Amino acid sequence: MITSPAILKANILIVDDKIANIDLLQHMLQSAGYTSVASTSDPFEVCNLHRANQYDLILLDLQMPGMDGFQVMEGLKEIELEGYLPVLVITGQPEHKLRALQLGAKDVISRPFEKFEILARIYNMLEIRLLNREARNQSKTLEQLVQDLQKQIITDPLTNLFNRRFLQEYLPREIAKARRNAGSLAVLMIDLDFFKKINDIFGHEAGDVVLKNVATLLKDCIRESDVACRYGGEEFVLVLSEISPGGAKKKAESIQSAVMGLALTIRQKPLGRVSTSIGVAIYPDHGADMDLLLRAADEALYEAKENGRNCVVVSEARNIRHG
Ligand code: GH3
Ligand code: MG
Ligand code: MG
Repeated sequence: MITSPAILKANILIVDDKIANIDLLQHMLQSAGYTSVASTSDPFEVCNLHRANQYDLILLDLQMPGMDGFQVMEGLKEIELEGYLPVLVITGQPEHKLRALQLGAKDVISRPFEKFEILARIYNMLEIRLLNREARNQSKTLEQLVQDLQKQIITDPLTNLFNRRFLQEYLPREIAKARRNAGSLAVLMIDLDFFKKINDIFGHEAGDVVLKNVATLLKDCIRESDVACRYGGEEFVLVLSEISPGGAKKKAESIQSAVMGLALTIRQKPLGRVSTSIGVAIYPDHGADMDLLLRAADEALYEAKENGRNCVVVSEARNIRHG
């Protein structure tokens, strides 16, 4: 809702080559309570003034030497990108009314005018102008909010990686793409070993530090076109596109060494080395859809845990490498 005080604070410009006309309008507006009324008798100045001050309303004379009101409106159209001209034309030549309206003026008043009529028209025009601006601002805020929410829905708040919900949308799409291109992709399921101990010994906060650092490392280890997700508590899933089984295994092993290389501390106390167990599954070799592929990676991970942890197991091939 636009309140009367807001309307009275609106930014108004009077444009007229005759100072007497300006004085009359200015006095009338000020007496009615308007507090921000500027004026110019130079039509060439109007566009620059509007660019600088973003008027809510321009009261525009038509007949002026050098540049008439129609030309001023053409210039204003180039500034007002949404094409809305906040212009009320005041003219002594009623025959120009239609042309002024067709050029985009929101209202036209003939001289001599009736004071209370022009004040009412000005008030109404300003109300629409301010409502319009408020609606535009609200829709911008709403758009931003929707964007933020869309991001939040697919993001893990602790690590800023994608979350499981995103994976469930993304992985089937990537599999379909790989199928179309007769390509391949790898799913790496990465679980931190004995992570619970870190929480137990150093506290939950230390556990969070480890998760955040591992997440950053994972993101840095993969190509920009690949995706890293936090799948569950201390479990991550990487989706690596267009990669051979050999390449995926190598990547898993290099991630394992990189995580092991992290020297993390909390309040200057070293947290000790973190080892990982990684299960690798390849599309199409180990699963034709998301569920089968994730299950294959999970089984490979389980086997890595069974084999004493700190190792990579590739589904089916079961090539075990102890770190
Ligand atoms: P394993 O080698 O078999 O994987 O043992 P583990 O201790 O890593 O696995 P387990 O599943 O027994 O424990 C996982 C722990 O991860 C338990 C849970 O409290 C902790 N955890 C899950 N989410 C978070 C989190 O957001 N922050 C912290 N600090 N800990 C978490
Ligand atoms: Mg674990
Ligand atoms: Mg786990």
